[in-house]
Amino acid sequence: AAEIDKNGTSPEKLLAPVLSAFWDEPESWTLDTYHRHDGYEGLRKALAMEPDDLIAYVKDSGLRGRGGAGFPTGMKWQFIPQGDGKPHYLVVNADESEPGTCKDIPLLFANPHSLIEGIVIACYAIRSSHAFIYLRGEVVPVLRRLHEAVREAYEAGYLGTNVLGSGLDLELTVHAGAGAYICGEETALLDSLEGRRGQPRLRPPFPAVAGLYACPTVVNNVESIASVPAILNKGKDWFKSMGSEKSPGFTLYSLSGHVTSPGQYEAPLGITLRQLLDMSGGIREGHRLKFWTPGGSSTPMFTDEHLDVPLDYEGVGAAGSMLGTKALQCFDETTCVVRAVTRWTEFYAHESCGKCTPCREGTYWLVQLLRDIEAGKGQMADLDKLNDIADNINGKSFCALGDGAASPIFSSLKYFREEYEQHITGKGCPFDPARSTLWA
Ligand code: L3W
Ligand code: SF4
Repeated sequence: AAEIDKNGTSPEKLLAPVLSAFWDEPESWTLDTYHRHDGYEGLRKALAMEPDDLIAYVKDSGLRGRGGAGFPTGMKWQFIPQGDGKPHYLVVNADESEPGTCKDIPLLFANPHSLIEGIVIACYAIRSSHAFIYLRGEVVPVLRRLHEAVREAYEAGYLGTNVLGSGLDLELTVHAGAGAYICGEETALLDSLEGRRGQPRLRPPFPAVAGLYACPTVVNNVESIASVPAILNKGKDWFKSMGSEKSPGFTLYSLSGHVTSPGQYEAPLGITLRQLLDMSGGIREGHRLKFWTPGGSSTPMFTDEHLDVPLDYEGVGAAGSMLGTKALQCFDETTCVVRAVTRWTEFYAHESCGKCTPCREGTYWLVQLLRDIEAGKGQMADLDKLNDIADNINGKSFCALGDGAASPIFSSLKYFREEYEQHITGKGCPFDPARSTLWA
């Protein structure tokens, strides 16, 4: 991890890293290391509170979900009905698959106990005695490390019966997914966890009412839950002193593409891409930024005009995109925008679960048109067709994957229509593929 805590262009916006504070230490993932960094102190403070007060505390901290939608975490916990006689579940979404997103898996690899501690706190708050981590199955080394951390936590009394003498009994199950992007959608994830093919369910009812095994369930992203121990340990006012008013706190950004130093950067919400690039070495030498995504390929792309947009939910939203997973993919002037969008759309067509017609059929036809245009076989009328198909997917699909697939089509046509036209009039890609390192 690269932490931005020094020599910043705007020091008041920066902070000492929290989630990634000791990722570089040897054996950062062990319980011993975690204990040396105040590990499980937040849990002790949480267990001294009443569960409802704990939920109110997390709600007051302003923590918002780090998985893409930014939904207030404490409010989600509050939705869980109490005294209903049903089991309650916490499910951690660790199926990180959004293109460009690479922060939950590194967090789990380097510091799994921050997640486990957050899980125990959340389960105490929502009165759950069984939690699940749904991990992206491809990352076998992370799975092994997570299993080992869970074993350590059981042995130390943070999991199991009567956690730290509090009366809380808690089982934690780690489940490896089978590599489908759609299983990151919370209800498809629940179906998959129940042993069925992962396809989204109709919402409402939301998981908070009828989730895993039709019982009240909180589904939270890894980073959201891993942020909770520090909030308890250092206080909600400390947390609120960072970031912006409606998007407080610190977060992990994944910086990738044509940058000098790709990686995970921890900084407050509300920082700008310009600041992040200034402090991390910028775009690769001799090149300039052409376009970028604020939150993975599902979020409308930005250009160099948007370098000063505050990276929080309000700032990015006002500028016409979404903060999403904070996956900042940067592309320089050597990148063919048509090729990039074709590649993303191929991904969505491949990952479409097939449940609803607009996404299943629409993503297929988008790919056909884009491939033709990229190969110099397109016609001007294809640009309106692209827009029309995307329009018939957006807001008309069963889940957010459809909207995500439409996003790069709309935004690339908005900012780079001329480049599409050049492919058509020039009967081929105006970019020399040999110059593009990313799409070789
Ligand atoms: C109870 C209500 N619960 C909403 C809950 C809901 C969910 C959360 C947010 O999509 C976005 C998507 C991707 N009662 C509720 C309620 N909830 N109303 O709040 O819900 P929602 O529908 O706003 O979003 P979502 O379906 O969770 C997430 C975008 O994130 N994304 C991709 C993410 C990919 C990853 C990854 O790879 N790790 O996270 C990127 O931008 O497009 O728009 O829990 O149940 N009345
Ligand atoms: Fe499946 Fe796509 Fe429809 Fe979502 S939008 S339910 S991924 S077909």
